[in-house]
Amino acid sequence: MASLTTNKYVNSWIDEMAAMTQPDKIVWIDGSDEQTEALRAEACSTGEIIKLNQEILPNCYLHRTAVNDVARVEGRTFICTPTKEEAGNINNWMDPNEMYAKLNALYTGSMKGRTMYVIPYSMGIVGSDFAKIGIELTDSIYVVLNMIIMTRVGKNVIDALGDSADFIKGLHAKADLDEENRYITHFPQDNTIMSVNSGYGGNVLLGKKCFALRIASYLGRKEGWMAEHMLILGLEYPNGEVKYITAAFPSACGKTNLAMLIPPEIYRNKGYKVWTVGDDIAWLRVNKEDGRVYAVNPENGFFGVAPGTNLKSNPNALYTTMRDTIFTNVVHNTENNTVWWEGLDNNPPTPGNAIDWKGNPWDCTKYDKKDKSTCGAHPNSRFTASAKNCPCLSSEFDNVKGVPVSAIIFGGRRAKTAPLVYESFNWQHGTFVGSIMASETTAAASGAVGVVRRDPMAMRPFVGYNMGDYFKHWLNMGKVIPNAPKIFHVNWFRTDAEGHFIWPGYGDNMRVLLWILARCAGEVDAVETAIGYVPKAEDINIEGLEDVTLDTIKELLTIDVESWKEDVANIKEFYAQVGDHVPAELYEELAALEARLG
Ligand code: GTP
Ligand code: SPV
Ligand code: MN
Repeated sequence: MASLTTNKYVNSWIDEMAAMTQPDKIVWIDGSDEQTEALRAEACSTGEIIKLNQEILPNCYLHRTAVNDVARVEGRTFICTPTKEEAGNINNWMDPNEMYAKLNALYTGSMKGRTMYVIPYSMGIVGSDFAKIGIELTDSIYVVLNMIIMTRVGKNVIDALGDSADFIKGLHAKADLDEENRYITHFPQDNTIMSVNSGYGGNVLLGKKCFALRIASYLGRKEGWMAEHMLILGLEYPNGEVKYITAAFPSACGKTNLAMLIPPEIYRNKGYKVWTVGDDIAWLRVNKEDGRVYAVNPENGFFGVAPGTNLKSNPNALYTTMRDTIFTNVVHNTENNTVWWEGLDNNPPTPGNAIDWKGNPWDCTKYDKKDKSTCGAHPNSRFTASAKNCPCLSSEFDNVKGVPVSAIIFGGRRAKTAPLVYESFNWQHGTFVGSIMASETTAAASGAVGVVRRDPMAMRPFVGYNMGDYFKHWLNMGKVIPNAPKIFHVNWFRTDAEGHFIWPGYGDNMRVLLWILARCAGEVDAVETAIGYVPKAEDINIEGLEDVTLDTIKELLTIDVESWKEDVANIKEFYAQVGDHVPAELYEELAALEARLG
């Protein structure tokens, strides 16, 4: 098939990649409905995807990945900068030449008998100041169909690129899906991403974590902006005013849920609303006119966690997935040709009518919450859904300027230590708060205490360069933002002695967002503590909450000095691991925290 462009950089790179991978043919993806429909039909004919009940789930499909290929592989993800120091200690590193040689052997002839699809895509609105262009070459129709939902794909992208060399090159080959030779690699200096031997989401939809976070974070540092693992939401007040918040939580810690929040009844009745701008990635820039930070969501869809999504927890997400969606690794209900996952409802498909995520008959009566192997849907099963189908999509989703950010929130899963919410003293302290973020692994089966893993800014797996330099970049950005957003930390996951979540979470998180925005507007006082400003308990509205009293809020806001001292020791170890690029300012903040704890 003829190239869609005369761009010599694009064409010579494709020629080079095709010479290596040796596909039978090359097909350009133009974004047209006819082509997309033909690809769906082809993937259905080979069993790569299954067409679901078109009356109940119009335009929806099911896909199952290989059993050994169900999540991102951090251990096999590499940042290949010329020196190890540039990648830092938190990333896996390999010398670029060594990695290229290794990959060359794996890619050579890998597309024989297959088609290479060329996907021109834009992260961000095509042609806008924020946007960046990528081209992904892949031998997977599943990847093509997902990219068409998750990014802006088509001929207009390649036209916008013109004859420029300013695009991110991405090569993906399924090869043999061999775990031992699976590599997700980034060459920031070459604007290049190479992924081989996987067919799973974050490893192969190269616009997402690989480009919009790892490569983009590297570019952002060079060009003076930020790429972050953040949701973006707009909170509308009864008078129609909308304020925007971004929030960074680690993977599967509640970004999609918060971004699509439905306010509690008492607020809904008054006219409060929440609008979704993004659920996973934010690109942030300083606006020269008003000196504020503006955020855009570079994606065009949601690659969301399916299990636990239901009409109560996240109705907006559920509605979004009712059309034009690709489900990956969920249960297939063969009785009515629909899908199911744990936590959708209490009516799993009955034995004889259910195929599990591995493609085997599934018996829901054998399901045991404590034994993951009895799940019908994989715990990391996902939906790929179009932003356009989200009932609460913000009217600013397509605003090329982005939305002005009033508050930045960090958060993780902490059974103890972190209070429900606290505010940093200033940008430098807020950067420190982000840098010490942590999330607990819940070892429920053995009853062991959760293991704290440091996940700075929820970016541990996604910073495309040295983590210490990333901290420095945060500090530097603070110096060039005249009207910086305030920085907060939240924790929805504090537990009682029996391990139950104390805070109801989900829609009720709105109550905390309102305190945060009141602080930004200077409308409410706070209590100064060793770790930052904490709300007065009575300033968190508990009207309409059943099991939450003023004492519950007090408990959620307590700061246990002993566990914070333990945390300080752990932070020191983590900073030492990040190494000598950790900025002196953060060590000063750490010392100051230690002193305040006494
Ligand atoms: P990625 O897409 O992996 O980056 O994740 P995410 O941050 O978007 O996570 P998501 O919103 O899908 O949340 C995943 C898990 O967190 C689910 O099991 C939810 O049920 C749970 N969760 C989300 N919000 C809350 C909350 O407020 N309280 C509690 N207790 N659990 C929550
Ligand atoms: C995450 O793991 O943070 C995700 C899913 O958002 S993936 O795209 O697979 O990285
Ligand atoms: Mn994510």
